[in-house]
Amino acid sequence: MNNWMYGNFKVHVGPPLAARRLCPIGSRTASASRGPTSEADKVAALPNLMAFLCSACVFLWMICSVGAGQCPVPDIEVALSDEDFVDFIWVAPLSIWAGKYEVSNAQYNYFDRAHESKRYYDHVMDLSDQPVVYVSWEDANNYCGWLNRNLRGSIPSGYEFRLPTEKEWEVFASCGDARKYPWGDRWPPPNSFNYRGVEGSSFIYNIFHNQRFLSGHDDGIVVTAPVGESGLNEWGLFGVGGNVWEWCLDWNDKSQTARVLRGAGWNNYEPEIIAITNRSAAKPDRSNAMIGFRVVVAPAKK
Ligand SMILES: [Ca+2]
Repeated sequence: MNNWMYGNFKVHVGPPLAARRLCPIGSRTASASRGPTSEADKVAALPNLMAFLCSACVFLWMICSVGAGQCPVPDIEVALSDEDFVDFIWVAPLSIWAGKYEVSNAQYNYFDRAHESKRYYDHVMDLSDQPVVYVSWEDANNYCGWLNRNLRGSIPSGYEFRLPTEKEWEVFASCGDARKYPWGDRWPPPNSFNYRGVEGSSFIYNIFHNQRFLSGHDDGIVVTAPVGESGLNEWGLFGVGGNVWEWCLDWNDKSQTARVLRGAGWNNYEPEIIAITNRSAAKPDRSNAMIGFRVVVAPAKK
């Protein structure tokens, strides 16, 4: 039993894919340690026992699907190793899976062991569970290509890893409605969302160049937050508001000189920038301390 049909979706059953909601075994946040000492050759399948148990869970889900005819498509979890996993949430209106978290340093280091997310003044940004930064659009796109070369067998047949389009990003960030901000319409943001709040205003030196911050907001984190601790929305996605700006697949305009960025970052405090419809862009080779990305699993281009 390796592949079977669920509605229009061919679902792979067996290592390293697991149905996360039905099978908690192997479910992890992105807080695991940094990657191993080499790249592609270190990507491993789940241990056989875990695979067997997860397959059993999916088998039960199959029975449920046949009986009820309306079980939801499960989220998926792709193993980078027996310790590090990449989680994707099913987004029904888009018929894609969206990365539950921004890509972490630990995950990115499987692709590029030498990459460092550096520091911002004295503040570390290179911990394993912080989002990767100092990655260009080209780096992010190459990471998706690396996933496709090494782990395409871990996702449903006919699907691929790629960056989200900005339209997709807006749908899963807004939970499909017309809210003004990723958490809803009220202001200021909940403290669980990582923006430039009062936490950075009392340091010995002022980390913020223009000495402005989001009054009334204190997320307790000066730079990037762990990807599993920033801004959970109702669809189960972390960090779609704040933490790091996220590269999207699209060109910004017809001149094709810049790629779209969405979501704002830890250094933003302006309501008009944090608004969910706000767009930004940067040249594809640009990188800085505020830009990262997330990955989606979507139907492959023909
Ligand atoms: Ca973000």
